[in-house]
Amino acid sequence: MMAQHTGGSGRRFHPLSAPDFLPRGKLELLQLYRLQETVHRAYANVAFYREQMDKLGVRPEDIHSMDDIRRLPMTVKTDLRDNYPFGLFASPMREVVRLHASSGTTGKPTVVAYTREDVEVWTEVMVRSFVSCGLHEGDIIQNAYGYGLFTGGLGAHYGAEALGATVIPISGGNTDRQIMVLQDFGVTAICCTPSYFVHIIERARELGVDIRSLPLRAGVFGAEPWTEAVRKHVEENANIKAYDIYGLSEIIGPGVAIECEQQDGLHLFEDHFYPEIISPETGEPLPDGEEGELVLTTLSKRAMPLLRYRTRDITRIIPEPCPCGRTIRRIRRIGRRSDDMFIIRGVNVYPSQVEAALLEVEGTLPHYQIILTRSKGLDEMEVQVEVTPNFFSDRVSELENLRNAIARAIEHTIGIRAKISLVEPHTIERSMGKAKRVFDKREG
Ligand code: DLL
Repeated sequence: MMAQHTGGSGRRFHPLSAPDFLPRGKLELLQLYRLQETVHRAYANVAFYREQMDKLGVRPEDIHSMDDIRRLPMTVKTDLRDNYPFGLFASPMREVVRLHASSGTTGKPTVVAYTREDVEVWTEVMVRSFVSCGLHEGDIIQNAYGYGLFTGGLGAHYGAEALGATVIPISGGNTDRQIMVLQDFGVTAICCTPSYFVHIIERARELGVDIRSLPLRAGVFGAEPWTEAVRKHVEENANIKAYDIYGLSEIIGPGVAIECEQQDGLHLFEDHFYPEIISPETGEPLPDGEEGELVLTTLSKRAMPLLRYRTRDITRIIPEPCPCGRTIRRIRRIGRRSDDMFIIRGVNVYPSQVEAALLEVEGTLPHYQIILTRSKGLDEMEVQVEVTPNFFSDRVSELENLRNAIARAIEHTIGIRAKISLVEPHTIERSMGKAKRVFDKREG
């Protein structure tokens, strides 16, 4: 059946892409088989899931159809933190070949684990992602996602190598060098966050480099929300096709869903990750096509299976088949979340982390606002903080010291240097209900 599926270029798809085109019936059987295995594995090996399932009176043997998934407990981010670091692992440590962790330099990160088989599945979904963007053996891929505990760098790296492409593991940052490599190494595709690529375009212009004239033809952009306006901007200014890739560390990393050549929704690798859409308020499942919070169940993860993980990402399932021929369903691009997390320069930040950092510094009040802006494609973060009345002196040096102490505390907690503005007591508007902390003025 593989021979029927050719890309726009007439090339045969990579053999690993076969599950993208399975007849629905076969796919659904595979999902059920894998769900049953996953539930058995979680129940047998993870005390947290055993307790949750016992509480709900459901046993692994009770899963007879995919609809029975609704009988299973949901998992939320704090469950990962509460079981820090290894409490949700279903494999003994000797089988765990890799750990990653969520961003944030102090505080408890969320830790995720992979067995050798998990790394193979991750590699497979990344190969399928690249194929979906029209990439193939012979492509030269500049991987500017961060390498390290963040899943972007290594996830894309393994996929690019297994595809048969040449991967340049440049990681993030050092924009001038990125541009030199883009020019000199014959790069045909780049992987990074969309905002970083906007910055690369700006900087190239300043340096007098015309990205439009380079062999670069595709960008695989994700790890943060972006819009059609940004797509148009980068496609026009770099003469490339820009594809949206979605993923999250808890589920595997990048490679949960990706656009195809239609660029109209992201195909979700349903044979490995089972999607549900729920109402973020009530937790009730919503029918296909309705917008709500994406909930994912891993179907093949061994080291850290997650049942009904609440991603907090808002989207909807597109039930209609895609003209590309893939049978795995699509989700709409993710534009917002149901919680207050924001993403700045690829780092996930909760306002509560900023608040915790502020409270460490004497002389501040827990009244603050976070203002996000974008300048030349680079995200900037300003924190406006109220100073206690007795501290609000006009001795400039003391205020300067306070500003530095706050900046250091925030950088220590989230790894990002923010601009700090000290304001007089009672200048930040008090809210009657839920305080609005974050003002996101980054357009696009
Ligand atoms: O950002 C994994 C990744 C790396 C995805 C590289 C794509 C490319 P986390 O750091 O755990 O993992 O952050 C996951 O980022 O829940 C979304 O809120 C957001 N996110 C990721 N991709 C997209 C996207 C990686 N394409 C969180 N559009 C997720 C919108 C995205 N939001």
